[in-house]
Amino acid sequence: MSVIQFPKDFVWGAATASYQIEGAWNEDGKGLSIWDVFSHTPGKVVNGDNGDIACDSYHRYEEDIALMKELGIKAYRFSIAWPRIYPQGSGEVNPKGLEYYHRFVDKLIENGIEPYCTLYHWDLPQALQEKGGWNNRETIDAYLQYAETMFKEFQGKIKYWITFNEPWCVSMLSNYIGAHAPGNQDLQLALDVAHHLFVAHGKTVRMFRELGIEGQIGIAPNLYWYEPYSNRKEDVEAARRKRAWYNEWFLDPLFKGSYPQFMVDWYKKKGAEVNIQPGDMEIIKEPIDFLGINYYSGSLARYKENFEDFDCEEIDEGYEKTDIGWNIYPEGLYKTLTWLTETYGPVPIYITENGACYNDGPVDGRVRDQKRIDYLQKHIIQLNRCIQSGVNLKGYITWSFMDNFEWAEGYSKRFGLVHVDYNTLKRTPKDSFYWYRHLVRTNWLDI
Ligand code: NCW
Repeated sequence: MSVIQFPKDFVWGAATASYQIEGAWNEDGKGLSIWDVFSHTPGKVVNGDNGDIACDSYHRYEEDIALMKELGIKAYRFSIAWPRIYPQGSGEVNPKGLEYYHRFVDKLIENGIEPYCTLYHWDLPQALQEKGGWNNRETIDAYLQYAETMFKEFQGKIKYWITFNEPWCVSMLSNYIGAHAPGNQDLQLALDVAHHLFVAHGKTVRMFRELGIEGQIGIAPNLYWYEPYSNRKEDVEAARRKRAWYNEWFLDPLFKGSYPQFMVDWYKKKGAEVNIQPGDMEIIKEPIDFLGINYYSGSLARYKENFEDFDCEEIDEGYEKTDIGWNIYPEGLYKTLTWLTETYGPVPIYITENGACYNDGPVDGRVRDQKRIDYLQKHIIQLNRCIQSGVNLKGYITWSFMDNFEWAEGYSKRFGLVHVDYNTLKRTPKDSFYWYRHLVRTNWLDI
């Protein structure tokens, strides 16, 4: 057995998101979000599931925080439901929404857990969607009003802010692939949505500085690693396109103030072009304090003429997969983070999500999820390689603290360290919970 020791101030945490855990979908003045509408639309979510009750964390947050304390995490990453704060997206604030998050954040702090707050984890107020959602630049102004309210309200309590979770999902998965709310299938729309998210992000960072808020602000893209199937030039280029689809498109604007030109040309061939207004790119590259990375998977890319959007097929035979069908590719985490550091410099990084879907449930009161432990261990080993390679890694926040509503997969997919029985809402810590607790307590990994 050997041991990997992590830096003294390394942050260990766990994450969730509002719509996935809170429930209370129509309580205390909350407005509808696009996910309320989407999940109530037949055929959109597996088994017709919705987030009406979810884990009922809105009412059970004290029990959840007690479990977080038992887990020993230093950081809890959660998101605010924008429609609880502004039920119509903008205009009148809902005091009950603010009160809820005050109670919740106060409880975290009382228990010695640092709140890491995501402002947008996909639950856009439906009222804004009805005016075009992220395709309408007025949504940027509404987001700024919401962000300003949150910064001022939680000043001194919340020190770590994340503007957007996974802009690739908000744009491509939700507006091009169409699997997530609002469920559009339009590449032009997806590119415009991504661009508007960036502008909202940059303006928010600028406002955060101007208001003089104490703390740090960043964004959390989901990155995915493609390795070329062979050294053939065609395969190398195919992998480069697929990586750029997920990665550079969502990083270059932030750090370089431009989109990768070869992808701009590629999209143009598909008839799509980003609508950039004067000054946008300057705003987007407003410096951030940290980058959050959500990493789960990777694959091999092989050139295939006229195949899908990028003349590229994915070769993923031979990879073990989790229960959601995603390849297990821990080295991809190392490759992603070292590539990122070489390309954009030693930007401070938190892993804001990484974790595994396995659906094990309790047997005689115990959840034996050894496969999740193996997945986490393999990825955390790669983190140490990253640190040795000069990646400026500050912390690791696992997805997820508890099983929850897995978007289009409903309750059929489980990522939690804590099992949730959706009939009784009983929480049961899994074996991975106790494994992670040991790591968090000791700051070392036994392998
Ligand atoms: S769905 C998704 N996830 C999971 C979710 O629970 C969390 O809220 C997200 O931040 C776990 O982490 C993120 N990500 C989407 C990944 C891409 C799926 C690709 C589907 C291709 C059709």
